Amino acid sequence: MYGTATIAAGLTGTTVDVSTMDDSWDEDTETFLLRLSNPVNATSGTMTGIGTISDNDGIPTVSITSPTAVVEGNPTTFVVTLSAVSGLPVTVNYTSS
Ligand SMILES: [Ca+2]
Ligand SMILES: [Ca+2]
Repeated sequence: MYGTATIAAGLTGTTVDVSTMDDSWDEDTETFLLRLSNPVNATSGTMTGIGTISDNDGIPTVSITSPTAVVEGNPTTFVVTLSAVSGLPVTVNYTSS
């Protein structure tokens, strides 16, 4: 995203809107930068702004499903599932008993 911000004569500021996407993934808080460059009729002050995006999705639930019976001597596979996709890697320990 890029553009030119114009502060009209007689004013001291303007705004730059940056849209963010509402996804359905559980995520950490994200940050991004908006940098100013090449001012005309002004000198450079603080030229980098930091945008912060807070996640609004809940943490998913991890579950295990029980496989159908297999004849002894054959492998069996358990499936581990999440209730929703996540933007973060999910790990869970397992142990047999
Ligand atoms: Ca969301
Ligand atoms: Ca999210």
